[in-house]
Amino acid sequence: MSKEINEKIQSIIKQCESLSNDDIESLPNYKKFKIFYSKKSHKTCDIYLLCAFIFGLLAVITTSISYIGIEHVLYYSYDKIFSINIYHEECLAPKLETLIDIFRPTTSCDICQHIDHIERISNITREEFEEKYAYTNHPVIITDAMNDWLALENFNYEFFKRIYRTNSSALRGVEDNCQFFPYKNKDEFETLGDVFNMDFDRAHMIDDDYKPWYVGWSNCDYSTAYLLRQYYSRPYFLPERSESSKLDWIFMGTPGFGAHMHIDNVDLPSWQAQVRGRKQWTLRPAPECFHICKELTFIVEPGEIIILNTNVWYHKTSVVSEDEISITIGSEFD
Ligand SMILES: *[C@@H]1O[C@H](CO)[C@@H](O)[C@H](O)[C@H]1NC(C)=O
Ligand SMILES: *[C@@H]1O[C@H](CO)[C@@H](O)[C@H](O)[C@H]1NC(C)=O
Ligand SMILES: O=C(O)CCC(=O)C(=O)O
Ligand SMILES: [Fe+2]
Repeated sequence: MSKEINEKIQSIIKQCESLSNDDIESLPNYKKFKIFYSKKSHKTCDIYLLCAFIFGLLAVITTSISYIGIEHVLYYSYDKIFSINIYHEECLAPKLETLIDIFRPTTSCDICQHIDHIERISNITREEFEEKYAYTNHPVIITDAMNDWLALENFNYEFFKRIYRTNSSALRGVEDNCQFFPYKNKDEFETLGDVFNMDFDRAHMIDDDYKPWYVGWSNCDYSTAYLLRQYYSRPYFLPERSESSKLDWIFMGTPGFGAHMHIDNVDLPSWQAQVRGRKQWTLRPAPECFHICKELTFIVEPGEIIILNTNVWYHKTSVVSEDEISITIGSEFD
């Protein structure tokens, strides 16, 4: 499934890239984009820097939109920016060639140019972790940080369904204050409550032809966070002064689905613990580094923690376990 989607995206990108500027301007969605951009770049925007600022802001907004889980893949090629809708096979291609190069802060390719696979390490000291990985944008997998976690035996769909039961304050907390990403299921799951109201058979993948689902949410409810922390602990390798996480992020879903390719805008790097199931990650360097850096694809196994700065690496995921849902919990760290 993920391979299919990936191939589809690649083929749409090829098509989009082969369009001439005239073709691009005649795309049905181009007008919408053009209006959107030209409205913002008002004529009084004489000072180049002010325009720069506004467009920079727009780039951030657009990137965040792609994170919200609309099925658009935001794709920056060396001289174009596309937003690709994989379901309608269309490219929205505003001509931002010049702008994008000016306004997206360039990433130093140092972060990726010597990385050709993901390292797996264990028994690392805080000092070594801090020096080599914590703030270097160097992704890594730690294999021995969840040994004593009760989450390993306890986290499953029913566990979270009990926590987020109908009318519970935990559910209300998420629905009112926290973020919820339904990804490809946005037509059927409006809130986290809908996820826990699905058919038992579908949730537990009883039939071979169950409909896949994948969601993520942040837990910003204090007492639920406290409860969840009875089941996991702060990874031992995180720098001492790093705050115990503010927000837990949980991602859960069946094989075949995952998060689309995107980049985040959240300031800090994150850790994510693979409590159950297996998940494939694809990390893509920033476009200006395509010529010297490799795209990385690897699988995070249950019991492993991935460390990733999601603000500098484009990333996508796909659950690949045989017959089990994937459940992860994680957080940003400073
Ligand atoms: C872990 O590393 C420390 C020192 O870095 C060493 O003393 C200890 O034996 C190691 N433990 C294991 C299980 O490898
Ligand atoms: C949830 O609350 C509503 C409104 O107070 C009530 O009508 C409903 O029966 C409750 N549902 C459950 C499952 O407790
Ligand atoms: O785990 C996933 O499926 C996506 C995670 C993600 O996008 C993130 O942590 O920034
Ligand atoms: Fe992300």
